[in-house]
Amino acid sequence: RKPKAARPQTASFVVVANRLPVDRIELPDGSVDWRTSPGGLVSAFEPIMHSHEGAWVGWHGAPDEELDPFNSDGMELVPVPLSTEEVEHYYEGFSNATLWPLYHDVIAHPEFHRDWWVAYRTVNQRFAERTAEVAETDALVWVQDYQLQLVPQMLRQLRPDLRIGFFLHIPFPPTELYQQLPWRNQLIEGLLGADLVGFQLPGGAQNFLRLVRQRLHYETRRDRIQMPEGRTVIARAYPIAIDATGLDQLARSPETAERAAEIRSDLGDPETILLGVDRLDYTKGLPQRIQAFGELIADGALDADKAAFVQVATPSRERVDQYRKLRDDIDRLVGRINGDVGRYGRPPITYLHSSYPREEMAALYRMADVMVVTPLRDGMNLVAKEYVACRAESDGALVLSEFAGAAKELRQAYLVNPYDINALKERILEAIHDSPRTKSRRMRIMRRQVFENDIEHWAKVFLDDLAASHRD
Ligand code: ADQ
Repeated sequence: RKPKAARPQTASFVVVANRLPVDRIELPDGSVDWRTSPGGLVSAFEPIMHSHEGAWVGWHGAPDEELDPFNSDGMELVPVPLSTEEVEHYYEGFSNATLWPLYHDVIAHPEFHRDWWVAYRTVNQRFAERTAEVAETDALVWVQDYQLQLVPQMLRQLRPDLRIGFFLHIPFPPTELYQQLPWRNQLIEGLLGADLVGFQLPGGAQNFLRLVRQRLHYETRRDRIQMPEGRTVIARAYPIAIDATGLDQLARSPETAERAAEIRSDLGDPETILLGVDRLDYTKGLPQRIQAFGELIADGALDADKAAFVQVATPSRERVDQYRKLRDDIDRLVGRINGDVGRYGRPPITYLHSSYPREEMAALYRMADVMVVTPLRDGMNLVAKEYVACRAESDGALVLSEFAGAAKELRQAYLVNPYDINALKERILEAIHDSPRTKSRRMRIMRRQVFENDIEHWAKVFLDDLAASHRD
């Protein structure tokens, strides 16, 4: 019999997320080690983690394996095990084939399966129990995202002393769509276990408040919900941000400049380089943007010798059917356009299905004259903000979908409805041909936005509000 996992050290600040912020790597001598996966959340939480002796509760990424808590980079990491079947039902199923499409305007058809729901509940309960073991008395607990919406309520039942915050990284849909969900009431009750529920946009918070009134008949006043047991829950928007200063420094470095020039030259030094960077996801509007660029070349509005499009796409959720199909669709579309309008050694679209380190991302952003971000629906979209942070010279242009949360903040982008291919083509041309002065004015305003509201500020505002939320 396997011994029960060792008791972790307790912490006064606990982050709970589906994944731990580390990836397992194999060293040359065959031993394994953990490397912190770079990301905005980790860098935002790092100072708080250290000053509060913080712990992070999450799955470590491999199924059917129980690991003891371990320390990495000064963070106490508390692994939650998942079985192969749970990965299928809770993660790939309920999280990514039910909730993800439902919360993104049903761009893809959400599937409802009762056994997926059972697994979601079971896994959320396990996360709540593990967190209850780790959190000190009166600790602050911050639960992340759609995979764990039942955790706030489950955790409150186990540990009423805790202050519980929840942040949803994806959109919260209009009530008309949300009502399709067979387990709609349970999920709302799950979230209401928190003291503070954060959304990317005010619209998401309003959708949630409306749903609480409609379905549960609880009273709300502005952003406060009066719970029957006397507690108050706050639902409010906290648009997520990036580590702008860190990225700016990286983008300015001579190494990045050199690498950017090298990529440009590898592409044949075209006059204009357009760039797309995404997780390969059907919400990101890749086909629309590739189609628009292909038509601009075919129409003769852009010259294939002068303009190049680079699309890098991180592999994502490859075991979910809709993602496999998307990958095939993109392969076919890129192949067709390059086949139709390409020349020897000069495919108009360079498509890379791969993930890159931060340094390479900074070089890509620095290299690109026009960044094309066209999601059909997106909670925020960090790529748009990252591009802006990397434009130290205040040049370049951002074409941005109206349906990304970021469009509410980056008003100076070339905003577009990505379903409207003609409009998208026009916006891309405008972004290419506008005067340097116009572009620079737009970029400077966006840079101010991105630098004034960085990720550290974001985390601080949320945690201050959580600490101040009253519980009786
Ligand atoms: P995502 O849907 O993953 O995030 P996004 O916000 O754009 O979308 O973040 C993607 C991140 O992955 C960026 O930091 C980007 O640099 C990185 N990335 C993308 N392609 C890459 C590649 N090929 N190689 C390396 N890195 C790559 C979810 C929500 C968003 C919300 C964020 C944060 O869907 O709406 O903005 O969470 O809350």
